[in-house]
Amino acid sequence: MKVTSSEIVISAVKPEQYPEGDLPEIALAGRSNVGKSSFINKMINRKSLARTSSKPGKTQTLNFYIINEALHFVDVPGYGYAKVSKSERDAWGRMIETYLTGRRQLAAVVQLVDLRHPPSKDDILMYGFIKHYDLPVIIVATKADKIPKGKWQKHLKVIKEDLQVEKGDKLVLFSSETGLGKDEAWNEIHMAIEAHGQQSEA
Ligand SMILES: Nc1nc2c(ncn2[C@@H]2O[C@H](COP(=O)(O)OP(=O)(O)OP(=O)(O)O)[C@@H](O)[C@H]2O)c(=O)[nH]1
Ligand SMILES: [Mg+2]
Repeated sequence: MKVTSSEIVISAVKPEQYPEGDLPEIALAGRSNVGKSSFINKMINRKSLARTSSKPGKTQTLNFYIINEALHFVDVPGYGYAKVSKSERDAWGRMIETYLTGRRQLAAVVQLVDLRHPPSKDDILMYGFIKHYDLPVIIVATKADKIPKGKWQKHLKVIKEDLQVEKGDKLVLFSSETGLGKDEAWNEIHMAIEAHGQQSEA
């Protein structure tokens, strides 16, 4: 997709703050530091619209970005960041759950996992949560540039097996460094938005 405009709409922590209207939304979920914000930037050809950091825990709010006046990317705070208190973790859980389970416009969740490592316990829980609520999911295995090409398939297989990825769920190999998988990811996003639109009409 040719992205001609992208900007932040709002950083939200509760539903009253979510943008109005009914643009389809794509939410980014994944472990802290996995590369969610970098994924957004790569997809929209912006260096740093979504704030990234080598320190985990950069994204703390639900950040809504509007792309081509046609869809929202929602950057969701990462999970599995050790340096947060239990009460902060609980608040995080409620914020994510409220959004993911209550947002009519949500067309798909892009769940990012790190291609280099087997999925974490939290990755497995997140995938289970997405499946439990029957949300369309696109799994993106990122940081592929950090693994030699010859090992990609082996690592993808571990991810598929450990998450118990269901038949029909897409798994996209990605790199925010090289742009690998960008077209495929856009393609999956478009298909998810299309399917969501048809469902909403029915
Ligand atoms: N080599 C490589 N580095 C990446 C890739 N994606 C992200 N990174 C790096 O990983 C670090 C974390 O990236 P972010 O995009 O900030 O991660 P995040 O998931 O948004 O993290 P939180 O906001 O803390 O949840 C940064 O230093 C990025 O430059 C990738 O595909 N390849
Ligand atoms: Mg982030």
